[in-house]
Amino acid sequence: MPHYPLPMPLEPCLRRSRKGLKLALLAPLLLVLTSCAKVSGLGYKEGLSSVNDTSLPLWQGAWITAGIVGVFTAGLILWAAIFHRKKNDEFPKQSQYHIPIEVAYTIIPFIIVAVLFAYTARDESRITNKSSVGVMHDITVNGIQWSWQFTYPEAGTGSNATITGTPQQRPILYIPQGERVRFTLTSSDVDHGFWIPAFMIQMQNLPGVTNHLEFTANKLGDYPGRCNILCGRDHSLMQFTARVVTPAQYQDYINSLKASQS
Ligand SMILES: [Cu+2]
Repeated sequence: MPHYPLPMPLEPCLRRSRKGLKLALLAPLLLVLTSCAKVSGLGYKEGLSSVNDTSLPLWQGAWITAGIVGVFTAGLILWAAIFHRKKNDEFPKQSQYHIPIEVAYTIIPFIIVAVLFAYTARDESRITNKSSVGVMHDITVNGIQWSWQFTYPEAGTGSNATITGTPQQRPILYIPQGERVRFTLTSSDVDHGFWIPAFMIQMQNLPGVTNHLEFTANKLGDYPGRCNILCGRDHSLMQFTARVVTPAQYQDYINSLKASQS
């Protein structure tokens, strides 16, 4: 088969485009690296709860890692696609049994997964760590098909200490600002997931199992809460509002529950 060399004027043009391509590949990488110091919350806010402080750097770090790997991989694909196109009918050099390359692409993903795992395990144990000191309030969160029951033991042992929501009447979970709360998570029927996205917390409510989670909500306001385990027909309606109030307002709420005792 005839071989058609590139026309001469194309050579300098290709050299220039190589330079341009290198710059184009490096630019996003540099952008990611240089923006580390002021990287956004990527959908989450800093300081809303004691958990955000631990989870946010993990969340950002995972995205930065994914960004670097993604840019590097895209660069390799483009490099192969642009500079190693078929030039003639010669059968290309085969390298399918190149042991160092095969070892490298087995070990590199393993290292990436090991690093992500190590940071995740470290932060998860920090988040689920139950300190016997500093807990000022207890609240029990029970999952039911398809809503939530919030029990405030400070309001006594009567039924008035429990608020039961319905899919139509979403319950409100009162949380005192700046005071550590120990949540006890249970379920009356099937698996549910107690989830307040803004606080970067989620933990499962499992029948027959009692889970605990402690955190401090730091900023006043209403935050949407949801169930994040598919638990049946009206799973999507299993919503609640996490309302962070001042400690005085929280005490007023507890008092109102006590007063409602019949
Ligand atoms: Cu559920």
